[in-house]
This record gives sequence, structure tokens and C-alpha cells, in this order.
Amino acid sequence: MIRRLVAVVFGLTLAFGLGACGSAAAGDPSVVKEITVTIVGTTVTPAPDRIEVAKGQSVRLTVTSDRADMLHVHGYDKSLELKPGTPAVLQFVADQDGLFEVEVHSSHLQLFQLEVQ
Ligand SMILES: [Cu+2]
Repeated sequence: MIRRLVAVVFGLTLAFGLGACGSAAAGDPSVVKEITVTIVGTTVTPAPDRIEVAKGQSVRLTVTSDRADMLHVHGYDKSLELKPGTPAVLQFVADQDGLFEVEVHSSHLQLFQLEVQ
């Protein structure tokens, strides 16, 4: 019984250790920042905000819009066609630092600002 508890505690410590290691390894392209945005009419969910990522890590952006539109990541100059009601996925390595607007062009909505440092 006690031995099992010790094993569990040890397991948790190990998991924590690995977690800390994962964040310390930010800048590694295998570390992926998942960002999911939904657009309905002129409402962006979650509300536009600044999202920080470490330079060199990957960003996977999943956007679902209720209308056809064109997603644009400024600075990185990446575009993604959005089809109504269909999640569109854009993945890239955040390899330049700065503050970049991510927006959709037809509806002129800002989705968020990507801060890479
Ligand atoms: Cu743009």
C-alpha cells in the first residue's frame, strides 16, 4: 500500500519534472502552441488578445469562420483560405521575433496579436 503510494508520488514528480523540462525547451519547433479561434459574424472567440510564444517554437492555428474569408499572419506573411464552417489549420515555426497582427481580410477583424520573443 505504502509502496504503491510512493510509486504514485514518484510518478507525479517525474511528470512535473518533464513538464518543467518541456517549457524550458521553448524555442524547440517540436513544442507547439495551439491557438483555436472561432469567428461568428463580427464576434471573435476568444476575444482578441496578445498571445506570447517563444521564438523558434511552432504555432498551430485553427480557425473556424462562419463565412468565407482570408486569414493573414502579418510579418510572417502567411495566408489561409477560410471556408464557411470548416476549421482551417495553419502551422508554422515562429522564427522571427516581434509583434504580429493576425487578422481576417474580408471582415477586417483582428483575431489576436502574436508576440514572439
Ligand atoms: Cu493582413
